[in-house]
Order: sequence, then C-alpha cells, then structure tokens
Amino acid sequence: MAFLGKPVPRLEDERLLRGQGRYVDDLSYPGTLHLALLRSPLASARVLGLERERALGMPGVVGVFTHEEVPLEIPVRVPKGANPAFHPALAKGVVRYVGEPIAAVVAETRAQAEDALEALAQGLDLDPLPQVVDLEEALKDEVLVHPELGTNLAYRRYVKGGEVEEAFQRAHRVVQAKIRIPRVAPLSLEGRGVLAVPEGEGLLLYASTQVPHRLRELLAQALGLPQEALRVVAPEVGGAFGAKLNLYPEEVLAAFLARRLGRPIKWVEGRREAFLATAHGRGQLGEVALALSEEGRVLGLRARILADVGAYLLETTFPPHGGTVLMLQGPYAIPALEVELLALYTHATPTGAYRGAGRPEATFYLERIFEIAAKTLGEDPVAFRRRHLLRGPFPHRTLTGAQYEGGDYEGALQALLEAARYEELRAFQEEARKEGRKVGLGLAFYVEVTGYGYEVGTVRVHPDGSATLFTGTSPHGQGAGTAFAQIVADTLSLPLGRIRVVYGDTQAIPMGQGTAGSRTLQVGGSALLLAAEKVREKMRRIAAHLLEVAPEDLVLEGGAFRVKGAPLAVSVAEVAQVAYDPRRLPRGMEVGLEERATFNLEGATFPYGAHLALVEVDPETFLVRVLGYWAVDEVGRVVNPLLAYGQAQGGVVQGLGQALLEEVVLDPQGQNLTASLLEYALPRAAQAPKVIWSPGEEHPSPQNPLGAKGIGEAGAIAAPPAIANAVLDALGLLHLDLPLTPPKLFQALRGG
Ligand code: MCN
Repeated sequence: MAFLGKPVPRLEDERLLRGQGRYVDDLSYPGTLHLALLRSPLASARVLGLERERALGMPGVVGVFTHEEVPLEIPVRVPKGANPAFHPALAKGVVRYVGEPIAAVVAETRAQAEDALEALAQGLDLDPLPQVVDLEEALKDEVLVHPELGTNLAYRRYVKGGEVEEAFQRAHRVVQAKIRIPRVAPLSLEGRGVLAVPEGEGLLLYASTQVPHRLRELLAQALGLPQEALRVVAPEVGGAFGAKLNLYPEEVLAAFLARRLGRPIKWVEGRREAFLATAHGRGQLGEVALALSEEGRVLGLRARILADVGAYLLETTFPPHGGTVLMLQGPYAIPALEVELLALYTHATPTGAYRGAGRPEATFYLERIFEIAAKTLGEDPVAFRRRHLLRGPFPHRTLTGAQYEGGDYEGALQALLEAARYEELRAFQEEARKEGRKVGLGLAFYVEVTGYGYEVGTVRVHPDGSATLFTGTSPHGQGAGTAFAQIVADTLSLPLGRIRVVYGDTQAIPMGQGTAGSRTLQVGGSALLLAAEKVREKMRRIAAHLLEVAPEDLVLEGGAFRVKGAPLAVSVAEVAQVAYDPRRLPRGMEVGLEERATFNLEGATFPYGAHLALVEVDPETFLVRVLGYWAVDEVGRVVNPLLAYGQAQGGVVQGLGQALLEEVVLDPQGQNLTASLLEYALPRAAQAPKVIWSPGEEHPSPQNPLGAKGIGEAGAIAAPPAIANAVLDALGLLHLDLPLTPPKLFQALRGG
C-alpha cells in the first residue's frame, strides 16, 4: 500500500495550472457558427409575434428559428404519479419563466448573434399573463403554470412511519417552525457550454456536462436519433455542482441546428444566462414540528414541505425531493415520523440538483428544529442531540426507508467536541458575552446518502509498463483521477506517474453513469479496483510462467512479482512486455493486458458527521464572522485525505454562502433581481473559514470493495445549519430564514 490513504497532490493540477486545460469554449472547428438565444423578459406571457426580418438582414446572421422550425421537446424521466408538462426547446406560444428561450439566432460570430438578439427583442410582442411565483400561492391553484394539467402540483410524496397522531397527542410540548430554504444558483467557474459538430449522418457533441452517457441518451431521444449516431465528449469541465446533470434546451438546439445547417455550432453560457437559464437549487418551504415528552424526549416529527419545481421538469427536478424525504430522520432515534412533500410548478427557472440535492434541505429542517427544541427546553444543544443519536444495532432502517450501514455516531460527535475543545469554546463565549460581544456556537449533525448505480472501469497496461484507465464516471474538479491512479498504482505496483486516466467520452468508454451523488470514488473506483485485480491475476500467471513457479508462490511488491522465500523476481514492466509477445506467453493465453469490470452498488452508503461553527456578529454592522469551524466527516476508507479535505473545505464554504449570503431573489412578477454577480453574493476568499477537518475514526463501508463512502457533498449539507445555529445562538433568536444577511439580522434585533 504505497499510495492508498496518502495525501497525494492532484495529478490534474499541473495541466490546469499551466493553462493546458481545454474547455468547450477553447475548442474550435473551421466554419463554426454561434448560437444565441432570445429569452423571455417576462415570467408569464403569450407570444403574439416576433419580427425577424431586421435580424435576418444583419451582418453574419445565418438564421432565426422558433418552435415552428424546431418543434422539439426536452425529454425527462419522471417518477410514478408525477404530472409532467410539455417542455419545448423553444417556447411554444407561451413563456413560463424569465429567461425561457423563445428564438434561436445563428450567426458567423458570437457578437453578430448577440447583436441580432437586440433587433429581435425589439420586434417581440408579448401579452402578459398572470404569474405565480410564491409557493403558498402556487398551492392554491388560482393561477396555473400549465393550465392543461389543471393543477400546479407536479408531484406528491408522502411517507409515514410509527404512531404519529398518538405521538403528537401524547406530547407534553410541541415545537414548530416554518422554515424557508431559498433558491440558490449553482454557479461554477465555467458556465454551461456546447459545441455540436456534424459528422456524416451523426454528430459529435462537446458539452460541459457531468454525465456524457446520459446526455447522449437524452439527446438521442430529443432528436429522434439512435444513440450510436451521437458521440458526446466532456472536455475539461470547470465545476458543475449538480447543475450539469440536465439536458437543457441549448444542447438540443445546437445539436439540431448543426445537423440542419451542416456546420459546427457553439453556444457558451454568459453569466447572466447562468442565473436565468441554468437550474436553481433548493427552493423549499417546510413546516416542521417536533413532539416532545415531559422529559424532553422526541416522540415524533411531522413535516409538510412545499418544493419549488419552477416552470418545467428537468432530469434532476425530483431527486432533491426524494433526498429530502429519505433523509428526514437524520442520525436520530425518532419513534414516529410523517412527511408530505408537494412539488409545485411556479413561473420561475426550473430547479434541480445542487450539491447535496435534498440532503441539505432535510438536514437543515432537522438541525434547526432540534436546535429550537433544545433552546426551548433550556438544554445544551449538544446534550440534546447526543441523547437522541442512533446507537444501533446497525444496519438500521429508518422510518423513511433508508438503510444506514452504521458506524459510531456518538464517537464522531465526541471527536468533534474534543477537536474543537467545546467546553473551552463555551467558556470563551460566556466571557465574550460579558464584554457585550455577540458570539455564538452552532452544531449540526448529519447522515447523508451517497453513491448509486453501477460503473464500468477498464485497466489497460501497455507493453512499456505504463497504464491507461477508462472510467464511466466524469469528474469535473473533484480530482478523482488522482484517486483512481492511486488505487491502480497500489494494485499493480506501478508508479503513479505512469498512469493516465481517460473519462468523459462516450466513444472511448462504452457506458457509465457520470459524476454525481458523491458516487465517483466508491462506485467508479471500485470498478477500477476490480479491473486492476483481474489484470494483476493475469500478470501473476505470466510471471509464474516466466519464473517457472506456481502463481500462488508469488507476491507483488516494489514493482515486481517475487517468489516467496527466494531471490527470484520479474518486474511488472517485463511482465507487461511479455503480455504482448505471443512467443513468450503461456500457451493459449490471450495476447494483451487489458481488463474491464463493472461494479454495481447495491443500495447506497450513508456517511455521517458533525460540524461546529463559532461565529461573532458585529453589533454595529451585523456582519457575521466565522471565528472557527471544525468538521468530522466519517466517509469510510479515505483514499486521498488531501482530496477529501479539499471537498470538505469547498463544501463548507458553499454552505456558508447559503447560510449567510446567497439567495436568488424573485420579485412578485417573477423577475430575477439577483441575475448577476453584482447582486448575487458569493462567498469570497476572505470570508472563507479554515475548516479544521478530520475523517474521524474510519468505519469502512461494507457496500463496496474500497470500503469508501462519499465526501463530495458533506460540507454543503452540514455547514448551513451549523452556521445558522451559531448566528442565532449569538443573537439569542430562535429562528430566521436564510440567508442571514446583515439587514435581516438588524431588522430582527432592532426593527422587530
Ligand atoms: N475521496 C476520497 N475518499 C473517500 C471519498 C472521496 O479520497 N472515501 C475523494 C475522491 O477521490 C474525490 C473526492 O474525494 O477526489 C470526491 O469524491 P466523491 O465523494 O466520490 O464525490 P464525487 O467525485 O462523485 O463528486 C461529486 C460531488 C458532488 S455530487 C458535487 S455537487 C460536487 C462535489 O462533488 N461538485 C463539485 N464537489 C465538487 N468539487 C468541484 N471542484 N466541483 C464541483 O462541481
């Protein structure tokens, strides 16, 4: 084990730091045309007319297209019982959110295409219709987003376990809260982008995506083409955070028009478009109640949640809803639970997966209501949580149907408290308060669900002893390529630098499920491990043949197969060379050194952890400063602590954004008031706390051969409640909705 578990620096970084990363916008083909979209300025309107002549006469303009010429639909998988609505690639007579594409302009340059948009916008005739943006209004069905459905309800999910009515009847006290989790924008450094290149009867599509294979499948469906006609390549992808799991109108339009016009077409998202036309995350309103016994024991939990779908369903509209419901019991022993989730259409940008996809919402409801309960009871929030933590036996099936493989929840909490010196922090808080300072401590505990599906991995060892790995996952910033190389380097005793990892190309890799749900390492890594083990066994047989011993007599270490107890060895490099030389191979053995394996994750893994934030609120400006942040994320076996730590740090900062700064603000007319980085506040480096992180005591998952669970989303799940709890603790308030901006805090304390 030379590399597993070691903090190996990212192999990806050198090319990225040298500016050698090639993103969609860096790719060019001769004769490439550019696509720009005329987007709706209104949230709800009938399209009465569009004057195209002036735009068509402008320099470089090749064509202007509407739904009439491109009558395509965005396909989507929906759960049973859902109410799907027709989602056109270009609006069909009606627009339903600000930013919805109405017409596509294709021109020789991007500037020419954008100039033509201005002319088109002047000739656009819209007849405003009533709109519904607020969730509680949407529930009333007075204004319908899709009148043909007769309701705004896209989907209802209901789960009940235990004697809920009895629990609430028996309760000595019920604490409740109405908790709004605002829409946020999953902004990545690189926005979305697509370059569609016609190739014979088919198409080569470069896309900034997390799921090349799924994109190919959906695109083939949208275009009515066989999948084999399409090759999807994800070049370097500069972040995604869940938003690049969907098929969007732009990909369909670029692909369709490239084939129609017989020339490559490129579209690269502008930052404003990222705010208007890329799926938002979160967007829920939950009413949560906790029934407590006289001794302060939780008897039951009830939640009614309204979830904002936006105007149309996307590929990832529903998973966050499922995730919210599934994880609502969290790490706690709760004897009875009832949750109803109503997913509602509104006249707004569609919502979808965003880092955590439902688990941050569930954790936020739970960690806020537990905090409120502890405060109401006058008990220390740590003690209150500790009393309710699940202690096994594991595996434990929750009332919502999650199958926790377990671990040591109390141990993780204890590790956190020790790392942070919790008692000393409380004493510090006490002292600070005496001086009039507003210092607060906030804890959040979580269990989350990571991983799904199968993955395919191929390991090819070349005659020169180098290796190429192929994976159906599609990392886009997490650095999984480094972890994959570590796994294979150890399995085959190869130097790290001789391993190359290939992903993100449907032609090079036959199938795969991409990167999402913190699945890549545990599912993709396991497939590569199994493939590498197959390669190792073939190498062992070759080595045994060369050394004239039995395969069982060999050990692989230090880059060579060695005979146990004898000074005889053959190097891995030599074995690799022989593998391609039929004259030297054992009789009947296939030439070459390449194996493929798939790994199918049965169920999922359930990492858990605890985060603690220490904050101070400035009494004059109400700015929140995070003075300290500690996290224990138990993610099974950690393959690369540097990568895992990077994920924890990044996730916490993203969670801090949600807690303190970020909100997509829609006015009652559905106008997005935060559609630029001037208005939408992302956390900056100076606001980012240094996360004191530990993976706690490793409890390897029995679900996969690596024993790994996912870490990619943990920070974004735990940080919002940890920070919110800390700020509210500092101010002595029971609840305020996110984000906890200075004006909101000021009003709560001063303005009433
Ligand atoms: N890792 C490890 N040991 C473990 C688990 C993970 O060493 N036990 C390492 C992996 O090798 C990988 C990283 O930690 O380098 C994250 O792995 P994993 O938990 O498998 O998560 P994924 O690679 O599947 O990443 C997806 C996750 C999600 S769902 C979102 S959203 C998110 C996130 O990752 N989006 C990101 N982190 C992101 N980071 C960047 N830079 N950009 C995004 O868009």
